[in-house]
Amino acid sequence: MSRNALLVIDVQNDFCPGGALAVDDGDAVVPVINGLVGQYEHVILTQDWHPAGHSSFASSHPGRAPFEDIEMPYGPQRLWPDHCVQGTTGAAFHPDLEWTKAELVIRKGFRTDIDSYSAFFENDHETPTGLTGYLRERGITDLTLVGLATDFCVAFSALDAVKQGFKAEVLLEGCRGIDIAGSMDDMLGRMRDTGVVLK
Ligand code: VGL
Ligand code: ZN
Repeated sequence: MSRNALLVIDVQNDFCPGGALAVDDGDAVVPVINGLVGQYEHVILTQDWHPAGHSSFASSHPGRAPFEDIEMPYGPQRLWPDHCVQGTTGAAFHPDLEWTKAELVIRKGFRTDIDSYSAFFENDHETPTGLTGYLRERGITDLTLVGLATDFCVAFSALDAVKQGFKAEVLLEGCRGIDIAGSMDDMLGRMRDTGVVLK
């Protein structure tokens, strides 16, 4: 059995052109990822999955605008436009994404009071999603990450993967970023410093 898995982060309509939190050129990752799926025995997807009125939505904080920062009990939190609301088309995977082979879909961000960028931990960096246990039980040790957005959910997932003792590589051709306030350079640097292999 292969010890490698392809971890596909948040390739959902709301992060693609026309979506509520569109990443520039976000849909360009779809053909790249579809080309990779056949090369991995294990494919795991994440899906950003917020209840309406989620605390990461600017609309939940009167007087606040998207992309501002607020202080939450667990630390600073960036505010976003409403996106990836559970059950909506915006939360669905991009229609061309080859997802049928996926063995697991990890949904995250489903608790109203806390956001979750990483596939492993929510933004308090201590509430687990269960992914570590799943990978350990299945003997998966090496992860290749692709998806959206490079500087948020992909980066935090890759950093946590290394912290949890997995080997992590990010294939940048299969990723696109949001890049606000230098977040792209910042997170690429943090990934490099932590031992994430950037390809
Ligand atoms: C993401 C912002 C808010 C992501 C999710 O998938 O990178 N970014 N929710
Ligand atoms: Zn989100």
